[in-house]
Amino acid sequence: MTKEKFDLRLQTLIEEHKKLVTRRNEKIEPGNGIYDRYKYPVLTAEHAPVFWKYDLDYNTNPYLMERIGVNAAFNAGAIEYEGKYLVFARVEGNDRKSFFAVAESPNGIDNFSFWDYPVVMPETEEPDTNVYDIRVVKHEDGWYYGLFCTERKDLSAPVSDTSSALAQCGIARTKDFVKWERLPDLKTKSPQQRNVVLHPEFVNGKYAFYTRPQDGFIDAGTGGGIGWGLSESIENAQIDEEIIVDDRIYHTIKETKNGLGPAPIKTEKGWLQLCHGVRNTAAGLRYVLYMLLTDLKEPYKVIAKPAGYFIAPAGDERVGDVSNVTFSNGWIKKDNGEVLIYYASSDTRLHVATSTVEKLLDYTINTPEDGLRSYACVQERIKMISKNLEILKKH
Ligand code: M1P
Repeated sequence: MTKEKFDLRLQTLIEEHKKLVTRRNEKIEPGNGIYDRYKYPVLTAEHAPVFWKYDLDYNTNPYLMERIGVNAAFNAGAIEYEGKYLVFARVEGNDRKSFFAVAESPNGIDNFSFWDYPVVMPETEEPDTNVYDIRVVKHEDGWYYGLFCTERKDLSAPVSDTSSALAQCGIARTKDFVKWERLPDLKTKSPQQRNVVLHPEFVNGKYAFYTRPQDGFIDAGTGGGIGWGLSESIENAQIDEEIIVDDRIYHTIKETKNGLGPAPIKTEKGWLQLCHGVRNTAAGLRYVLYMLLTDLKEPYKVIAKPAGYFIAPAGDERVGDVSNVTFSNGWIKKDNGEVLIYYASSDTRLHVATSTVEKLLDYTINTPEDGLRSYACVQERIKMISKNLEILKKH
C-alpha cells in the first residue's frame, strides 16, 4: 500500500471511530414504566481506540492491518467520579483474555470514550490467567475498591482436561482509578467464588462481602446462592462463615444459579440489590437480571423480592458470543435520585437503562412475589385483572 493510501485509510478509521463514540443515544419510548432502555449500546468492541488495535507505523504495518484485535466490551463496573460517569468494562481481546478499561462519559448515556491506556491490574504471587467482571465501590474507609473474578487453570484436573478453571475473588484498591494496589485474594471455604461484591459500609465494624460459593466452575453443585460473610481485614480478607442471602429455587429464573450484580444502593427503605439469575434451557443457560430489597441494618435479610426478571435479553441483545445473557455489575445513583443501570448483553456489548430510586423502590416493594406454582400466579393475575376491569368500566 502506498503511504498516501495508508494515510487515507488511517483517516477513515479515525473518522468512523469518532462518529461512533460521539453518537447521541435515544431513549426507547414508552418503556415499561420501571426503567427506560436506549437505542444504542453504550460500549462495543468498536469503541476501542484505533491505536489499541493497529500499529500506526507505515514502516512496520504497511497494509494498516489490525495487529491486536478487540473482540468485545461488556460487563462493566461503574461509578460517578469528579463529575464524570466512569465504566470499567471487561474488554476481551481476540485472544480471549479479558482486561479492564475505563471509559468515561459526560452524561452516562452516550459519548463514552476509553482512556488512552487500559487498567494495569497488578498480579499476586499466583498470576491470574484471566480477570473479569469488576465491581467498583466507594467504601466508607475512604478507598475505592475493585473486586473481580480471577481465573486460573485448575492444576488438579486430568491432563486431558484443558478447560477446568478455579475462580476466586481478586481485590484491588485505588484513589484515582489509574494506579491500583492489588491485595491478596479473598479467602473463603468455597472451592470457587465469582460475583463477589464489597458492601459499601462496615457491618459490626467489619468488611462485609456478598459472595457466590460454588462447587464447580460452571455448576453451583451443592453451593450456589448469593452468600454473605464478614472479614476483620481487607488487606488479608478472610470469611470464615458464609450465610445464604438469596438461594436458588426450582422453577424460577434463578433455578440453576444466581449472583449479585453491583454493590447495593442505599435508600431510606433498604438496600436496593440488582442480581442475575440463571436457568437452563434446551438452548443453553439463560441469564436475566432481578432485584431484591434488603434490610438497612442487616443487609443480608431480604425484605422484598419481586417475582421474575427485571431485565431480560430483548431484540438484538439476545445474540452474541454467549447468547441469551443479560449481566450487570455496575450502576450509578445520581444525586437527583436517577439511577443509571449498566447491563451487558450476550457477553458482547454494554447498554444503559435509566430509572430512579423512587421507581425502583416502588417496583421492588409492590411487585408481587413469585407464587412458585402456576395456580398461585394465575390467582395473583386475576386479582389485578378484576380490579382493572372495574376501573375500565368507569371510563
Ligand atoms: O456467560 C455468562 C456469564 O457467565 C459468568 O457468570 P456466572 O459466574 O454467574 O456464571 C461470568 O463469566 C460472566 O462474566 C458471564 O457474563
